[in-house]
Amino acid sequence: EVLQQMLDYYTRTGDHWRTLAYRKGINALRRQTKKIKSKAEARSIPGIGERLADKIEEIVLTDHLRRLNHTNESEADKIIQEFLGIYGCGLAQASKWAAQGYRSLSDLRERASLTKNQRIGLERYHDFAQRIPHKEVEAHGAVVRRAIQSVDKEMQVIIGGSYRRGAQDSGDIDLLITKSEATLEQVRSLVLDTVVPQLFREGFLQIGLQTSRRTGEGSKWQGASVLPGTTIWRRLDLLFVPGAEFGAAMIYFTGNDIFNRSMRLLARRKGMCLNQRGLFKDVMRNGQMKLNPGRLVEGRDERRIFEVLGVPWRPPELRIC
Ligand code: DCT
Ligand code: MG
Repeated sequence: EVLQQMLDYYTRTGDHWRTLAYRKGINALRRQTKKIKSKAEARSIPGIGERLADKIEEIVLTDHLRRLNHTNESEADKIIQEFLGIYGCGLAQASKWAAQGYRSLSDLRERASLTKNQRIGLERYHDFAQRIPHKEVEAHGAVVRRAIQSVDKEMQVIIGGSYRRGAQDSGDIDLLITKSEATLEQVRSLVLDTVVPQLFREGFLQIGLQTSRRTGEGSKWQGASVLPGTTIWRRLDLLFVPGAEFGAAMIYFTGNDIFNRSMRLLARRKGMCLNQRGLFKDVMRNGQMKLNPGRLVEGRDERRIFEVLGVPWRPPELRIC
Protein backbone atom coordinates (compact mmCIF):
# COMPACT_ATOMS: atom_id res chain seq x y z
CA GLU A 1 0.00 0.00 0.00
CA VAL A 2 2.77 2.40 0.85
CA LEU A 3 4.64 1.61 -2.35
CA GLN A 4 1.41 2.00 -4.25
CA GLN A 5 1.06 5.51 -2.85
CA MET A 6 4.57 6.25 -4.07
CA LEU A 7 3.68 4.81 -7.47
CA ASP A 8 0.58 6.97 -7.62
CA TYR A 9 2.69 9.98 -6.78
CA TYR A 10 5.25 9.22 -9.49
CA THR A 11 2.48 8.55 -11.97
CA ARG A 12 1.00 11.95 -11.14
CA THR A 13 4.35 13.66 -11.66
CA GLY A 14 4.98 11.80 -14.90
CA ASP A 15 8.14 10.10 -13.66
CA HIS A 16 8.23 7.31 -16.17
CA TRP A 17 11.24 5.37 -14.88
CA ARG A 18 10.16 5.28 -11.28
CA THR A 19 6.63 4.44 -12.28
CA LEU A 20 7.98 1.42 -14.08
CA ALA A 21 10.33 0.42 -11.29
CA TYR A 22 7.61 0.69 -8.66
CA ARG A 23 5.09 -1.20 -10.72
CA LYS A 24 7.55 -4.03 -11.24
CA GLY A 25 8.53 -4.06 -7.60
CA ILE A 26 4.97 -4.10 -6.33
CA ASN A 27 4.06 -6.91 -8.69
CA ALA A 28 7.07 -8.93 -7.63
CA LEU A 29 6.22 -8.37 -3.97
CA ARG A 30 2.61 -9.41 -4.50
CA ARG A 31 3.75 -12.73 -5.89
CA GLN A 32 5.61 -13.61 -2.70
CA THR A 33 4.09 -16.28 -0.53
CA LYS A 34 5.99 -15.43 2.63
CA LYS A 35 6.39 -12.13 4.38
CA ILE A 36 9.44 -10.14 3.36
CA LYS A 37 11.04 -8.72 6.48
CA SER A 38 14.43 -7.34 5.50
CA LYS A 39 16.35 -5.60 2.76
CA ALA A 40 18.25 -8.81 1.99
CA GLU A 41 15.06 -10.79 1.53
CA ALA A 42 13.60 -8.07 -0.66
CA ARG A 43 16.80 -7.82 -2.67
CA SER A 44 16.73 -11.53 -3.50
CA ILE A 45 13.47 -11.09 -5.40
CA PRO A 46 13.92 -10.53 -9.14
CA GLY A 47 12.29 -7.21 -9.96
CA ILE A 48 13.37 -5.52 -6.74
CA GLY A 49 16.50 -3.45 -6.81
CA GLU A 50 18.72 -1.94 -4.16
CA ARG A 51 16.73 1.23 -3.55
CA LEU A 52 13.33 -0.39 -3.52
CA ALA A 53 14.68 -2.99 -1.12
CA ASP A 54 15.80 -0.15 1.16
CA LYS A 55 12.32 1.29 1.10
CA ILE A 56 10.72 -2.07 1.79
CA GLU A 57 12.92 -2.52 4.82
CA GLU A 58 12.05 0.95 6.00
CA ILE A 59 8.36 0.20 5.68
CA VAL A 60 8.80 -3.05 7.59
CA LEU A 61 10.72 -1.34 10.38
CA THR A 62 8.65 1.80 10.75
CA ASP A 63 5.34 0.85 9.18
CA HIS A 64 5.61 3.67 6.69
CA LEU A 65 8.00 5.51 4.46
CA ARG A 66 9.63 8.74 5.58
CA ARG A 67 9.11 10.35 2.20
CA LEU A 68 5.38 10.11 2.53
CA ASN A 69 5.35 11.63 5.95
CA HIS A 70 6.83 15.03 5.48
CA THR A 71 3.62 16.87 6.17
CA ASN A 72 2.14 15.08 9.13
CA GLU A 73 5.03 13.63 11.07
CA SER A 74 4.03 11.61 14.07
CA GLU A 75 5.84 11.83 17.39
CA ALA A 76 7.66 8.53 16.72
CA ASP A 77 8.82 9.86 13.35
CA LYS A 78 10.35 12.89 14.95
CA ILE A 79 12.21 10.80 17.47
CA ILE A 80 13.52 8.44 14.83
CA GLN A 81 14.46 11.39 12.68
CA GLU A 82 16.44 12.86 15.56
CA PHE A 83 18.20 9.54 16.24
CA LEU A 84 19.11 9.22 12.56
CA GLY A 85 21.24 12.33 12.95
CA ILE A 86 23.60 10.34 15.13
CA TYR A 87 26.55 9.55 12.92
CA GLY A 88 26.60 5.85 12.09
CA CYS A 89 23.04 5.27 13.28
CA GLY A 90 20.85 3.66 10.63
CA LEU A 91 17.14 3.19 10.54
CA ALA A 92 17.23 -0.22 12.19
CA GLN A 93 19.09 1.15 15.23
CA ALA A 94 16.99 4.30 15.43
CA SER A 95 13.75 2.31 15.32
CA LYS A 96 15.07 -0.07 17.93
CA TRP A 97 15.86 2.73 20.36
CA ALA A 98 12.47 4.27 19.74
CA ALA A 99 10.79 0.91 20.37
CA GLN A 100 12.80 0.51 23.58
CA GLY A 101 11.22 3.71 24.82
CA TYR A 102 14.02 6.22 24.41
CA ARG A 103 12.47 9.54 23.52
CA SER A 104 15.35 11.97 23.18
CA LEU A 105 19.09 12.30 22.79
CA SER A 106 19.48 12.87 26.50
CA ASP A 107 17.49 9.68 27.17
CA LEU A 108 20.05 7.82 25.11
CA ARG A 109 22.96 9.64 26.69
CA GLU A 110 21.80 8.88 30.21
CA ARG A 111 20.20 5.46 30.01
CA ALA A 112 21.05 3.52 26.85
CA SER A 113 24.02 1.24 26.59
CA LEU A 114 25.98 2.63 23.70
CA THR A 115 28.95 1.54 21.67
CA LYS A 116 31.98 3.80 21.66
CA ASN A 117 31.11 5.12 18.20
CA GLN A 118 27.49 5.72 19.10
CA ARG A 119 28.62 7.74 22.10
CA ILE A 120 30.88 9.83 19.90
CA GLY A 121 28.11 10.31 17.36
CA LEU A 122 25.94 11.55 20.19
CA GLU A 123 28.59 13.82 21.67
CA ARG A 124 29.22 15.35 18.26
CA TYR A 125 25.59 15.47 17.24
CA HIS A 126 25.56 19.22 16.88
CA ASP A 127 28.82 19.28 14.86
CA PHE A 128 27.62 16.70 12.36
CA ALA A 129 24.27 18.41 11.95
CA GLN A 130 25.91 21.53 10.58
CA ARG A 131 26.48 22.12 6.89
CA ILE A 132 30.09 22.49 5.78
CA PRO A 133 30.89 25.64 3.77
CA HIS A 134 32.42 25.07 0.32
CA LYS A 135 35.75 26.61 1.36
CA GLU A 136 36.05 24.37 4.36
CA VAL A 137 35.34 21.23 2.33
CA GLU A 138 38.19 22.36 0.11
CA ALA A 139 40.50 22.86 3.08
CA HIS A 140 39.84 19.32 4.39
CA GLY A 141 40.54 17.98 0.92
CA ALA A 142 43.81 19.89 0.83
CA VAL A 143 44.99 18.41 4.15
CA VAL A 144 44.36 14.88 2.91
CA ARG A 145 45.91 15.62 -0.48
CA ARG A 146 49.08 16.97 1.09
CA ALA A 147 49.41 13.95 3.36
CA ILE A 148 48.86 11.50 0.52
CA GLN A 149 51.15 13.22 -1.95
CA SER A 150 53.92 13.42 0.59
CA VAL A 151 53.95 9.61 0.39
CA ASP A 152 53.26 9.27 -3.33
CA LYS A 153 53.25 12.30 -5.63
CA GLU A 154 51.25 10.54 -8.30
CA MET A 155 48.27 9.90 -6.09
CA GLN A 156 45.25 12.07 -6.82
CA VAL A 157 42.68 13.34 -4.37
CA ILE A 158 39.47 14.66 -5.88
CA ILE A 159 36.69 16.23 -3.89
CA GLY A 160 33.43 14.68 -5.05
CA GLY A 161 29.87 14.67 -3.77
CA SER A 162 27.86 17.86 -3.55
CA TYR A 163 31.09 19.89 -3.55
CA ARG A 164 31.91 18.79 -7.08
CA ARG A 165 28.38 19.70 -8.11
CA GLY A 166 29.17 23.22 -6.97
CA ALA A 167 27.08 23.25 -3.79
CA GLN A 168 27.68 26.19 -1.47
CA ASP A 169 27.75 23.85 1.47
CA SER A 170 27.85 20.10 1.96
CA GLY A 171 26.67 17.51 4.43
CA ASP A 172 30.01 15.73 4.41
CA ILE A 173 33.36 15.68 2.66
CA ASP A 174 33.66 13.06 -0.07
CA LEU A 175 37.22 12.39 -1.24
CA LEU A 176 38.05 10.10 -4.11
CA ILE A 177 41.59 8.78 -3.96
CA THR A 178 43.24 7.20 -6.97
CA LYS A 179 46.37 6.79 -9.04
CA SER A 180 46.55 6.14 -12.74
CA GLU A 181 48.06 2.65 -12.75
CA ALA A 182 47.28 1.59 -9.20
CA THR A 183 45.10 -1.32 -8.11
CA LEU A 184 42.46 -0.99 -5.43
CA GLU A 185 44.69 -2.82 -2.98
CA GLN A 186 47.57 -0.44 -3.59
CA VAL A 187 45.44 2.66 -3.03
CA ARG A 188 43.79 1.18 0.01
CA SER A 189 46.96 0.05 1.70
CA LEU A 190 48.71 3.35 1.12
CA VAL A 191 45.81 5.23 2.66
CA LEU A 192 45.00 2.87 5.50
CA ASP A 193 48.49 1.82 6.49
CA THR A 194 50.30 5.11 6.11
CA VAL A 195 48.16 8.17 5.53
CA VAL A 196 45.30 7.57 7.94
CA PRO A 197 47.60 6.81 10.91
CA GLN A 198 49.64 9.91 10.06
CA LEU A 199 46.53 12.11 9.94
CA PHE A 200 45.44 10.74 13.31
CA ARG A 201 48.85 11.64 14.79
CA GLU A 202 48.54 15.15 13.38
CA GLY A 203 45.21 15.56 15.12
CA PHE A 204 43.32 16.00 11.86
CA LEU A 205 41.42 12.72 11.98
CA GLN A 206 39.37 12.18 15.12
CA ILE A 207 37.69 8.84 14.65
CA GLY A 208 37.21 6.10 12.09
CA LEU A 209 33.71 4.77 12.04
CA GLN A 210 33.71 2.34 9.20
CA THR A 211 37.14 1.16 8.19
CA SER A 212 38.14 -0.74 5.11
CA ARG A 213 35.04 -2.64 4.30
CA ARG A 214 34.56 -3.89 0.82
CA THR A 215 31.05 -2.80 -0.03
CA GLY A 216 29.09 -2.91 -3.24
CA GLU A 217 30.13 0.70 -3.60
CA GLY A 218 33.87 0.05 -3.60
CA SER A 219 36.14 0.57 -0.67
CA LYS A 220 35.59 3.35 1.78
CA TRP A 221 36.98 4.76 4.95
CA GLN A 222 34.50 6.82 6.92
CA GLY A 223 35.31 8.99 9.87
CA ALA A 224 35.60 12.51 11.13
CA SER A 225 38.17 15.26 10.77
CA VAL A 226 38.94 18.68 12.23
CA LEU A 227 40.83 21.53 10.61
CA PRO A 228 43.80 22.84 12.57
CA GLY A 229 42.75 25.78 14.73
CA THR A 230 39.05 24.80 14.75
CA THR A 231 36.99 22.58 16.99
CA ILE A 232 34.07 21.41 14.87
CA TRP A 233 34.14 17.80 13.68
CA ARG A 234 33.20 17.07 10.07
CA ARG A 235 32.20 13.82 8.46
CA LEU A 236 34.78 12.59 6.01
CA ASP A 237 34.43 9.79 3.44
CA LEU A 238 37.43 8.40 1.59
CA LEU A 239 36.77 6.30 -1.50
CA PHE A 240 39.62 4.13 -2.81
CA VAL A 241 39.60 3.84 -6.58
CA PRO A 242 41.89 1.85 -8.88
CA GLY A 243 43.06 3.89 -11.88
CA ALA A 244 41.12 1.72 -14.31
CA GLU A 245 37.81 2.58 -12.59
CA PHE A 246 38.40 6.31 -12.20
CA GLY A 247 35.71 7.58 -14.61
CA ALA A 248 32.96 5.33 -13.33
CA ALA A 249 33.88 6.15 -9.74
CA MET A 250 33.76 9.87 -10.55
CA ILE A 251 30.24 9.53 -11.88
CA TYR A 252 29.17 7.55 -8.84
CA PHE A 253 30.83 9.78 -6.26
CA THR A 254 29.67 13.02 -7.89
CA GLY A 255 26.01 12.07 -7.92
CA ASN A 256 23.57 13.24 -7.11
CA ASP A 257 21.96 9.98 -6.12
CA ILE A 258 18.95 10.50 -8.38
CA PHE A 259 21.15 11.36 -11.34
CA ASN A 260 23.15 8.18 -10.76
CA ARG A 261 20.01 6.18 -10.62
CA SER A 262 18.80 7.59 -13.93
CA MET A 263 22.14 6.86 -15.59
CA ARG A 264 22.09 3.31 -14.30
CA LEU A 265 18.55 2.77 -15.45
CA LEU A 266 19.38 4.15 -18.86
CA ALA A 267 22.35 1.80 -19.14
CA ARG A 268 20.11 -1.07 -18.19
CA ARG A 269 17.55 -0.17 -20.80
CA LYS A 270 20.31 -0.32 -23.37
CA GLY A 271 21.39 -3.79 -22.28
CA MET A 272 24.36 -2.39 -20.41
CA CYS A 273 25.26 -2.03 -16.77
CA LEU A 274 26.73 1.06 -15.13
CA ASN A 275 28.12 0.86 -11.63
CA GLN A 276 30.90 2.55 -9.67
CA ARG A 277 33.48 0.34 -11.38
CA GLY A 278 32.61 0.78 -15.03
CA LEU A 279 30.20 0.58 -17.90
CA PHE A 280 29.60 -2.97 -19.09
CA LYS A 281 28.08 -4.19 -22.33
CA ASP A 282 26.35 -7.40 -23.38
CA VAL A 283 24.88 -7.94 -19.95
CA MET A 284 22.39 -10.78 -20.02
CA ARG A 285 19.45 -10.40 -17.71
CA ASN A 286 16.54 -12.44 -16.62
CA GLY A 287 14.17 -9.73 -15.50
CA GLN A 288 16.25 -7.69 -13.06
CA MET A 289 18.66 -10.51 -12.44
CA LYS A 290 22.06 -10.30 -14.06
CA LEU A 291 23.15 -13.57 -15.60
CA ASN A 292 26.66 -12.45 -16.49
CA PRO A 293 28.79 -9.43 -15.61
CA GLY A 294 29.08 -8.38 -19.25
CA ARG A 295 32.11 -6.96 -21.01
CA LEU A 296 33.82 -3.83 -19.71
CA VAL A 297 33.44 -1.03 -22.24
CA GLU A 298 34.78 1.89 -20.24
CA GLY A 299 35.88 2.49 -16.67
CA ARG A 300 38.61 5.07 -16.78
CA ASP A 301 37.14 7.96 -18.72
CA GLU A 302 34.13 9.79 -17.33
CA ARG A 303 33.28 11.56 -20.60
CA ARG A 304 33.59 8.39 -22.60
CA ILE A 305 31.01 6.70 -20.39
CA PHE A 306 28.52 9.45 -21.23
CA GLU A 307 29.39 9.02 -24.91
CA VAL A 308 28.90 5.27 -25.00
CA LEU A 309 25.60 5.67 -23.19
CA GLY A 310 24.55 8.25 -25.75
CA VAL A 311 24.09 10.94 -23.10
CA PRO A 312 25.38 14.43 -23.92
CA TRP A 313 28.08 15.46 -21.45
CA ARG A 314 26.69 17.03 -18.31
CA PRO A 315 29.00 19.05 -16.11
CA PRO A 316 28.68 18.15 -12.42
CA GLU A 317 26.73 21.35 -11.61
CA LEU A 318 23.95 20.09 -13.87
CA ARG A 319 23.70 16.69 -12.26
CA ILE A 320 21.19 17.86 -9.70
CA CYS A 321 17.98 15.93 -10.19
N1 DCT B 1 25.32 8.28 -3.77
C1 DCT B 1 24.50 7.47 -4.54
N2 DCT B 1 23.40 6.90 -3.97
C2 DCT B 1 23.11 7.12 -2.67
C3 DCT B 1 23.94 7.93 -1.88
C4 DCT B 1 25.04 8.50 -2.47
O1 DCT B 1 24.77 7.27 -5.72
N3 DCT B 1 22.03 6.57 -2.13
C5 DCT B 1 26.48 8.92 -4.39
C6 DCT B 1 26.11 10.24 -5.01
C7 DCT B 1 26.76 11.26 -4.14
C8 DCT B 1 27.88 10.51 -3.45
O2 DCT B 1 27.49 9.16 -3.44
C9 DCT B 1 28.16 11.03 -2.05
O3 DCT B 1 27.03 10.81 -1.24
P1 DCT B 1 26.56 11.84 -0.14
O4 DCT B 1 27.73 12.46 0.54
O5 DCT B 1 25.58 11.12 0.71
O6 DCT B 1 25.71 12.92 -0.96
P2 DCT B 1 26.11 14.34 -1.52
O7 DCT B 1 25.48 14.41 -2.86
O8 DCT B 1 27.56 14.57 -1.42
O9 DCT B 1 25.32 15.36 -0.57
P3 DCT B 1 25.77 15.92 0.88
O10 DCT B 1 26.04 17.37 0.71
O11 DCT B 1 24.58 15.69 1.74
O12 DCT B 1 26.96 15.15 1.34
MG1 MG C 1 28.57 14.32 0.37
